[in-house]
Formats: sequence, structure tokens, C-alpha cells
Amino acid sequence: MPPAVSTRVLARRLPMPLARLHRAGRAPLALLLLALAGCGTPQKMVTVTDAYVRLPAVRGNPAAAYFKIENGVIPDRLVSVTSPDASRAEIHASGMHAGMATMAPLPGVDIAAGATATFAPGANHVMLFGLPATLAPGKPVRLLVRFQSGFTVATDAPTIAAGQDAPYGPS
Ligand SMILES: [Cu+2]
Repeated sequence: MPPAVSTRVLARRLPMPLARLHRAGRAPLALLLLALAGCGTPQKMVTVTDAYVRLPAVRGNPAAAYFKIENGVIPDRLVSVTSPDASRAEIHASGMHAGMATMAPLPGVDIAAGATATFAPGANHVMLFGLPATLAPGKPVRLLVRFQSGFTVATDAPTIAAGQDAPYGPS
């Protein structure tokens, strides 16, 4: 029988890993939750659903990507969206200025635990620059949605023509 070890002794023996875990903040917690999720508890990680891309009416103009982010149990932040199919992608906010529709780049979007962030026409969206000119409606575009927690969610977004109805949510 090994001698009983009091919790105080344990705490003294493990000061470094605990201190490191504390200082590093969110990422280790995410990993811990990921590990727990693998042990039979329900998975509550961030998901990206209902993604689609509306192609521009004029060839060469940027396309717009829309999707829904449902966050898991950790407050997180969308930090970037990229696509191997596009030369560049930007997160944009839509607004109105003097009766004109405007848009401006967003550095990121905070998403509270359990919250849903909807990227839709007239609201936040992602602009895709430099998609191939030959890209026809119906062909998917891959989106890589990155979060501050370290997660990257890949999703294949179907494309629709400029005038086509949105497959999900508001047009
Ligand atoms: Cu835009």
C-alpha cells in the first residue's frame, strides 16, 4: 500500500502544470472539454452550418459567403475565414449610412457560450475575392472558419447564382 497523499501535498507537487494551465487561459480548457467530450458526454463544440456562397452578378466581383455559427460551451471569437478556392476573404459588417447600404471589414466576431452568430445578407458576411471565373453555380467552395480557441471548422458551401433564392435563412 502506498502512503496516503494529502491534497495539500499534491498541490505542492504540481505547482508548475497548474500555474501553466491557469496562465494559458482558454486553449487548455478547450482541450480539456474536447477530452471530456470523448468520454461519452454530449459534444458541445462550435459548429458551422447552412453555409452557402452567392456568386457575383458581374464576373470578377467578389462573392458573398453566409453561414450560421453555433457556439459550444466556451465563449469564443471568430478570428478569420479563408478559402483555398479564393485569393482572399474578409469578414464584413453591413450597415446603412445616409440611406446607402455600406459594409466595413470586421477584425473578428465574439460569440458567447451557447450563442448563435448568423451571417446573412444585410448583416455580417464574408466577402470572397478572386474565385475562379469558371466557377459555376452548384459547385461548392471550401470555407475554413477559424476561432480564437484554436478550432478550425471546414465546410463546403454550395454556390448559387446572383439572382437565386438563398438555400437557407433570409435572402
Ligand atoms: Cu462585404
